[in-house]
Amino acid sequence: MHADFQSWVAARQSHFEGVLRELLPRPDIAPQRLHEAMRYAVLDGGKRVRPLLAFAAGELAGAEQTRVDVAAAAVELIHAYSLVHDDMPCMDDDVLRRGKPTCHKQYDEATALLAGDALQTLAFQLLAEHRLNGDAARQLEMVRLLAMASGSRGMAGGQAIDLASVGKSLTLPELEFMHIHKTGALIRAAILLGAYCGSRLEAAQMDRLDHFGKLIGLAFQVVDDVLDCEADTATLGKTAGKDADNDKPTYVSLLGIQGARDMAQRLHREALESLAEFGGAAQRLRELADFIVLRKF
Ligand code: GRG
Repeated sequence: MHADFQSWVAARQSHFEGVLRELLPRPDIAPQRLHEAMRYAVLDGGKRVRPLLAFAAGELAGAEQTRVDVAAAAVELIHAYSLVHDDMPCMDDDVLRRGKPTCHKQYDEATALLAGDALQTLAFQLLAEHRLNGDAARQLEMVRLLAMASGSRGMAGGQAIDLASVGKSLTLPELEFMHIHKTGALIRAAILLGAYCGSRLEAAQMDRLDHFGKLIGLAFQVVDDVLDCEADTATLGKTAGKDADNDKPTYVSLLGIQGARDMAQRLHREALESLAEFGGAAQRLRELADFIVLRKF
């Protein structure tokens, strides 16, 4: 990682931690245990890839930082809720997340369920109560975009397909369809929401950003599958080897490790091509694409 990019990431991550601390309900306000669990699930952990993508897209569109902070927080709250629910016994049944006990292990299942629910609704509350765009209709479009990305035709739908595919063999297009929804939709939304906070881009430019998001979201998942096989639990901060243990179809089970790596490289290349027209303004997005594909955790 280039030193300038590294320090940008570190500065954004630390700034964003403060933003989240402020936006989450205080732990001393009733119901304390629920608020504590929400903060436990969100704070002090995670790579913050989606917020970083929102920041980079916001920079490209000349957005005010305070606006992108809120949009990025909304996306991260949805992501955190999805991890809390995914880790529960009715889904992936895991005990470790972000190097800590999962939310239902630290608290209890009912609290984890409610914490996830409340994080999800808080995300939409934030989008509704902060001024994120001078044009109210465009801000409403942002709310719709996040709802679509999170719901049955986005992340939750992808998760449903994932749960139904355990023990089955999927074709490559079927696997791709699942991941474009489960992982890709929110990554795509992060980029578009960041851009929405800035000055209006042409429709064709938004399409290019969306295409970039689609490709890099898929690359993120392909790399995730490779890491699940190759990295250890301590490095990942979550249980390694879960996919094979759960008999889940993955890019590695379909293409082999080298095939999956080649696919990630191809997606990476195509993602960068879709940014060509933006020139230097998309430099942070390019660096994030590199990070997503080259990451080791
Ligand atoms: C419960 C509706 C619902 C959806 C769950 C995101 C998800 C859908 C499940 C998580 C399981 C998983 C391992 C998905 C694959 C890729 C992924 C989203 C990994 C976790 O995201 P990172 O690596 O996590 O960005 P951090 O902790 O860094 O934020």
